Amino acid sequence: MTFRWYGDKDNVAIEKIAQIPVIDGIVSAVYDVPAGEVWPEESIARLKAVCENNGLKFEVVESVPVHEDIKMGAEGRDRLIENYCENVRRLAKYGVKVICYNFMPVFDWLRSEMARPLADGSNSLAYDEETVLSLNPLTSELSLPGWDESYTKEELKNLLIRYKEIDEEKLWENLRYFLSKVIPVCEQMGVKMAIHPDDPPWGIFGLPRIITTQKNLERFLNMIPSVNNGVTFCIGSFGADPNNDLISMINTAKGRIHFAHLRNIKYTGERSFQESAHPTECGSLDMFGIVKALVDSGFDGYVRPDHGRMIWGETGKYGYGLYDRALGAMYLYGLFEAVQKMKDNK
Ligand code: DNO
Repeated sequence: MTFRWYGDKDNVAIEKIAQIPVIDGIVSAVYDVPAGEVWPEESIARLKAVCENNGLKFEVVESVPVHEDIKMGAEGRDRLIENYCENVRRLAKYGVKVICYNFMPVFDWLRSEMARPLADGSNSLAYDEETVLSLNPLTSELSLPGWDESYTKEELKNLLIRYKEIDEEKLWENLRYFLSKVIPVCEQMGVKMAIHPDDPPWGIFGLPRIITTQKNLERFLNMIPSVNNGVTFCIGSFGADPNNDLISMINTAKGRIHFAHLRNIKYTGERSFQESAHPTECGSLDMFGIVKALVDSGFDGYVRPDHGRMIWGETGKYGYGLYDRALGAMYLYGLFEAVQKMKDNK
C-alpha cells in the first residue's frame, strides 16, 4: 500500500503519512525539472532518503512526464526519448521498480469542479460534460494538481494548433515508437512501465485520447507484449465510462497491472460523475468486486488510495488531502486482507 506525496512543498507532511498504519511506500517524483529533461541523481537520492528516514520505501514514481514532442512524434523526439531512458536508468539505480506515466495530449486529468459539496458537508472533484464542452481551455481559469502549468497561453494555443494534425492513429504510432525505445531499457534495468488511463476516458477539447476502453487496452498490451510494458489500473479513470467492465478489463490485463489507483466515483448523468468516498456504498463502483478480481488475477503490484474528498475542514491540493485518503487506505487494506485470506483458506 502506497500513498502519493508531492515532496517538501506538499501540505501533507510525510511524517503524517508514516502514521497511517498500512502504508509502506511513497509515490512521488522530482517536480522541479521540466518534462523531457534528465532528473539529477542528487534529487532522486534525496527523495529516497527522505522516504527511508520515515520508514517508507520509494519504489514507485508517478510520473516521469512524457514531453509533448514525443506524443506528437515531432522532430527532436529521439533526444527526449533518450533522456527518458536515462531517467529510467537513474531511477532503477535508486531502487525504483515502477514508473507511472500517461500519454494524454496537453492536459492530464480533467474535472469541471474542484470542490462540489456532498450531502455530508464535505466536498470533492466533479466532472460534468456539459460544463466541459462549454469551456475554452485558452481562457478558462481551471487548474488541477496534475497539470503542467508552465505553458503561457500563447504556447498552449500553439500546442493545440499543432495537435490538430494528430489523430488517434498517429498518437498510437507515436506511443509505439516511444515504448519501442524505452521498454528494452526497462527490461534491462528491471523497471516496469505502467501507463495511466486517460481521465476521463474520452477525447476532450478535440484532442485524441487512446487509453480509454477494453479494446484499446488490449491493443496497447499487444502492441509491445512485454511484462515491462504494463498499466496503472486506475478505476476512477476507466470506470468513468460505465461501458467499461472493470472486472473484465482486469482479466484482460492480468499480469500486466503493476500499479492500482483505487477510488470510487458516483455517476451523476451522461458522461458526468462526482468523486466519492472510497467504499462501495458511497459510489457507483463495486470496490469489493474489483479488489477480488485483482487478487484472483494474481495481482501483486503497488496500490494507492486515489483522490479523497476534503473532509474535517481540510484544505490543500484538491483530491490530495490527508484525511480522506487515509480512510481510503484503511478501507482498501481491509478489503485486500479479507479477500486474500479467503482465497488462501480455500
Ligand atoms: C491524478 C493522477 C494523474 C496521474 C498521471 C500519470 O490524480 O492519477 O495525474 O498521476 O496521469 O501520469
